[in-house]
Amino acid sequence: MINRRKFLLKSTIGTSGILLGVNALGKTIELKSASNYPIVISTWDFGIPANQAAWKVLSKGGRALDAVEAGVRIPEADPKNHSVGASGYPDRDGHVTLDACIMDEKGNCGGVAAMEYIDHPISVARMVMEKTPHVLLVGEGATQFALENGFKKKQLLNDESKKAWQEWLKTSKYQPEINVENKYYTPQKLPGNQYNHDTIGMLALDAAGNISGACTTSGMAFKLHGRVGDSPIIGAGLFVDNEVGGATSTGVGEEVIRNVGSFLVVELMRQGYTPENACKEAVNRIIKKNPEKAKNLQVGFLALNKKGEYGAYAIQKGFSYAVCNSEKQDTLIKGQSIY
Ligand code: SD4
Repeated sequence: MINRRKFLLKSTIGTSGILLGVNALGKTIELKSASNYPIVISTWDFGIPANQAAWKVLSKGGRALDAVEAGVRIPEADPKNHSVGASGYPDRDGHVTLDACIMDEKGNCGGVAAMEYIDHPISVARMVMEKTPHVLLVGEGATQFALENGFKKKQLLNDESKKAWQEWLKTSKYQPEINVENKYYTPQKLPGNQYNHDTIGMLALDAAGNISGACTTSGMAFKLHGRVGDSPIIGAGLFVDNEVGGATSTGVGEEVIRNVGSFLVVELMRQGYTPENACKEAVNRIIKKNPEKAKNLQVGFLALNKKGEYGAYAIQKGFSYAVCNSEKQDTLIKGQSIY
């Protein structure tokens, strides 16, 4: 008979991150997947510093909801980040309008959309969730709510963003570029309208095994005034279900909304799909509806299940995501892609 010591010696981490062991019959079995959390994952390269802020909460046994809020506030406050938060590129008319939403393990959620003059939309989204009977506040109403709740009014359009917008006005051509996101960390490519879309979506599983998520963006650069993307829409840019896991998205929000992308990913995981395969299927649904159009646009999904397994898939190459857990706080992973 195999004794416990021998049993543990034979254990190994499987490719999906699950701890595997070999039972007395020589069969590989899952040992204790619960060891995969706490964990936090988020979209793109700037997910690394964001995850590290979330980790400060998670590593002390804090709640996933507090972790994701603290995490995404980092890119929201970064003056070099022109696609999330205060320094985001403006819309066609020069207004910086921000979108964000947040969702906790109980299914509570809140969001703000097309909100002006307030620099941390994710924290306003959380207040909508916790202090109102509503889920989504938009435009002037969202700003008014924020001001009534202690946020300060600020002019968000900074010099770099203004310069990029004025440059863009010369042609006024609205054309999102695939994967310009990755140029963020090669500042010589900035400014200009090179870097025109990018969102942080973050999912965290805390020590208690509860999941929460947050998503925040300034949306597509030089969009029509009043345009709202997927990021503040529960089910599109973000969805979590504490029985299953969570998902978030980045890329051209209109396509994500049309397919209720994040909800779809979570429902596929409920049916037994791995996080990566669920993201792949969601991406394929978008492609299937309009294959020609899909060749020229980017959408990426990121997912985390309740066991702490994660994965991502995008239409185009170049999507990256950051993973942070007790072993490593600065891992960047290349997402798989169809093209
Ligand atoms: C939007 N999904 O507003 C956001 C933008 C984005 O990578 O994620 N870009 O449509």
